[in-house]
Amino acid sequence: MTVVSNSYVETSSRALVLRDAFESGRLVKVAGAHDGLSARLAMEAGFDAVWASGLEISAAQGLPDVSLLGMAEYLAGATAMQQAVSIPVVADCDTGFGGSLNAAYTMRRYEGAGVAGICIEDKIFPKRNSFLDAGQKLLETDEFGSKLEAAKKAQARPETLLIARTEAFICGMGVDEALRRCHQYVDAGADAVLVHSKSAEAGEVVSFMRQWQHRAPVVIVPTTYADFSVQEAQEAGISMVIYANQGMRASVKAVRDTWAVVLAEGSTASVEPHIATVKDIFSLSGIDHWLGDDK
Ligand code: SPV
Ligand code: MG
Repeated sequence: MTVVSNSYVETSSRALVLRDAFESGRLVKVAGAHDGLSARLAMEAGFDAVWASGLEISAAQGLPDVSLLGMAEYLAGATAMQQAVSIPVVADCDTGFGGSLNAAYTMRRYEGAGVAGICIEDKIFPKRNSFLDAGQKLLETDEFGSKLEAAKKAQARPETLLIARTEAFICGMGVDEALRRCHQYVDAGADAVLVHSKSAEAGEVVSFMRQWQHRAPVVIVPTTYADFSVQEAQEAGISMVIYANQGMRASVKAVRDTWAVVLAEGSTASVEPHIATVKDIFSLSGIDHWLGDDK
């Protein structure tokens, strides 16, 4: 696998890969990441795209996902991922980092970095992660619609995707409100909708899908309803499934377990067979591209 891509050349075609998949009904499988290395691991595993996760980018800085980092910091993370892979990067842009002007600026900057799509959500800035019980509040639909319109107007390349995310279910609202919001977001120019749910079952998104009638592609993030398979998602008519944070959670557990053994045993001998080799890290970080035969 070639791990270093010429990201500046391929930006338009990456967005088209997603649009083609949406049109052909091929489910797009996306893995969350926070830097170049985690994005490469997603590509190496065979995912179709990378989700530049706000939760992961924040956590990687040792910070909670509560709008502490600014747009430039999230953009730096997404840019590193974009440059590290040749598959599309879909950027989690929270609320668009403010009002309509910020949403427009977000689109301009992320498009400039070459991402295939941005996703903005209908929570109020400053936002809190959807899984925090922190009195989540939503913007009025018209106000969020104006943000989407502003982002769309700022878009330079027609193929870039604007994904509108509703947190209606996260806020305890029902399927009617989720549908009402998503219809208005598509009217405002969204190319796809992300319907988030923190339910332990897929029931909310499935009942949304029954009534949505394929008006625009639907994206889901099955973190809490983990047993909802890609086959079931495909059957429900869902277009994109994002495994937003499982990669980081896997790393945390592996690192924690490894360090515990090292301290308990006083050497790294017994963990060596279970951890990646230094050669593997060289390879994942593109040594062949940078040094070629010189290495
Ligand atoms: C993220 O990965 O930052 C997301 C998904 O937005 S969630 O954490 O489920 O809100
Ligand atoms: Mg997020």
